Formats: sequence, structure tokens, C-alpha cells
Amino acid sequence: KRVVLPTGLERTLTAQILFAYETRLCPTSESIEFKRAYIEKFATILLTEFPDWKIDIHVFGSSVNGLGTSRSDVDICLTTEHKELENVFVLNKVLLKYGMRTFCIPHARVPIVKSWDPRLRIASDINVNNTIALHNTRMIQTFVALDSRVRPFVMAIKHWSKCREINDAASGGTLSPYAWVNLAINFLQMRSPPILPILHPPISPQDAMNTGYGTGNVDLEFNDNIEQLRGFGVANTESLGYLLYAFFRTYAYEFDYRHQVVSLRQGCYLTKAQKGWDTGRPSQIFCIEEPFSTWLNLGHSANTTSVEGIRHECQRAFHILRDGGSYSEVCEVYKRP
Ligand code: 3AT
Ligand code: MG
Repeated sequence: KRVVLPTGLERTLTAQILFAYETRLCPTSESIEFKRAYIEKFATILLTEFPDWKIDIHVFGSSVNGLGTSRSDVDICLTTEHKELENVFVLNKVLLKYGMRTFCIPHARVPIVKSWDPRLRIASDINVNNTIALHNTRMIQTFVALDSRVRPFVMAIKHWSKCREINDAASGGTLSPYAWVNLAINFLQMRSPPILPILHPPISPQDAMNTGYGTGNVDLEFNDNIEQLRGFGVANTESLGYLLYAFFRTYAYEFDYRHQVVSLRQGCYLTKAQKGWDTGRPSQIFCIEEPFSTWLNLGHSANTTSVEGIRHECQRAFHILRDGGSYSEVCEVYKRP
């Protein structure tokens, strides 16, 4: 069902999103240059400190998937056969020597070193030999390339979630930027007609279950043939403004948080029962299936209170737009009471 936004408002909102996208969200050429310089500096450090080791540097996440801003961090994955480097404290020591400020998270599912370069003013998350994110980065790059609405739409949602302080899984207990990207892409797959396709091969109901779809047994296959898929969404003529409005309405009033699971892999909503995620655990309140590691819930960090908060934020944004407010008002920086 299409709940209409008056045409005038829809057009104005689309123009506002595009204006924010072009002037504030797209990274400046200066910031791209600083990130490039940082990666070069990092490569030189590795060469100097480990001259005899073969270490490859892969950049992933928003600095390469098309969804980064000037202020996004640089996500780096190092691949090497020298397992000693998987101990993040080894890298940490080296970075400290070169004046970086660092912080290790050794016991996370993916251990990382967080580093801040005070000269170039670049933040970076570095992991060693955890290559899974390189594949989901390529998947996002593919989606972004298929329709010109994807990049401004997803960036508008990422920006809003950051301004409203609901994009911090680690310390805020809400959703990571990557989880928001999954919600936004799944939303575009579920439009009628769809704007984005399903890229993954079909999966049997048995495999779709949380159990049985082996942990660590990741199926990396997906269709990345951009030339073949380009133009997939042309039958859908919805504007950016309307899409953003409908996105907020979906997560404010339509999505059934109690029973549904967002699946980008299958381009639909699954049920919690289908995934075996209906145990009532606090980590299963908002369910978003990771497209490759399908046993992972990207919403695991959000508890009852933060899901209420997320829902409330979507309602707030929806009401502002419905009443003729602007995208900037929607993104007004959250003020603590
Ligand atoms: P920013 O622009 O930096 O705010 P981002 O798009 O780089 O956002 P994140 O910082 O959340 O997103 O994560 C960086 C990348 O790491 C994105 C994705 O390729 C990968 N990633 C993040 N969380 C997961 C996860 N739970 N499972 C698999 N890959 C993940
Ligand atoms: Mg990042």
C-alpha cells in the first residue's frame, strides 16, 4: 500500500537529500587524499618493521564500498602467513613506535587494533587474516553500482542514524553502521517493483536455519556481474524522498520486531522461528541476518530499551517528514536531556 506524501513535499525532500549528499555526505577530495596517504604510510611502516614477511593490505568497509564520508574511518585487513601477527599486540607495539594512538580489542569475534593517526587525523580499525568482510564489502559495492538512488539513500540513513546516536553497536548498544546498511539495502530489495535484486543463490529451508548451517562454513558465492544486473530497478520510479519517508514508516510501524528477521541474503523477511531465533534471548530482539555468516545476528547488540529507542527515532523522523519538515530537521543532532 502506498501512503502518499504530497507531491510538493516529496520533491522538496528529494532535493534536500541530494543537496546534503553532494555538499556534506560525499567525501571531499582532500579527505580521500588523506586516507590514501595514511594507507601509504601504513604500508611503509610494515615494510620497515617486517622487511622479510609477505603481508598484504586490503582496505574494506566504507572507504571502498561507496558509502563513506570524509569522517569515516579506514578499515584494513592484513593477510599474512605469519600467524604471530594475529596477536594484535604485536601490531599495536609497532604503531605506538610510529606515534599512532592505539587501543586493542583482543577478545572480540574479530580481534582488532583501533588506531588514530594524529598527524593525518585518520582513524583506522585493523584486523589480521579475517577476510570475510572483504566479501561483504564487494557485495555492497555491487549493490551501490546498480542504481543511482542506492548511494544517496543509504548514506542518508547512515548519516541520520549517526546524528541521532543510534549507530554504535560497541558502546551504545544500538546498531552498527553495517547493520543499518543491511536494513537499507533489504528495504530497496523489497520495494514493489524491487529496486535491488537478490545476489545470492537460493538457500534451502534446512540451511536457512540457524542450526545446521555450519558455523565457519561460509558460502561466499554471489552474483557480482554489474554489467548484467545494471538497470534491474528501472521499473521502480520512486523518488529518494519518498523512499526515505517509507523507510522510516517501515521501521516505525510496519516491521514486526517480535517475529520477523531482516534477510538481505534472501531479499525478504524471514521469521525468528524459521531461524531458531525465537528463544527470547536479549540478543534476539532485533534480528538482522548477516548475509554470509547467516548464523550471526547483526542486531545482537540492541536490547529491549535500545530497540524501543530505534523505533521511537523512526517514528520521530516519519512524523517530521509527514508534517512537512526537512531532512536537516530529521538529522538534528541528538541532545541529551
Ligand atoms: P563507517 O562509514 O565507518 O561509519 P562502515 O560502512 O565502514 O561505516 P562499519 O564500520 O560498521 O561500517 O564496519 C566496517 C566494515 O566491516 C563493514 C563490513 O564490511 C564489515 N563488518 C562490520 N560488521 C560486520 C559483521 N558483524 N559481520 C561481518 N562483517 C562486518
Ligand atoms: Mg568503517
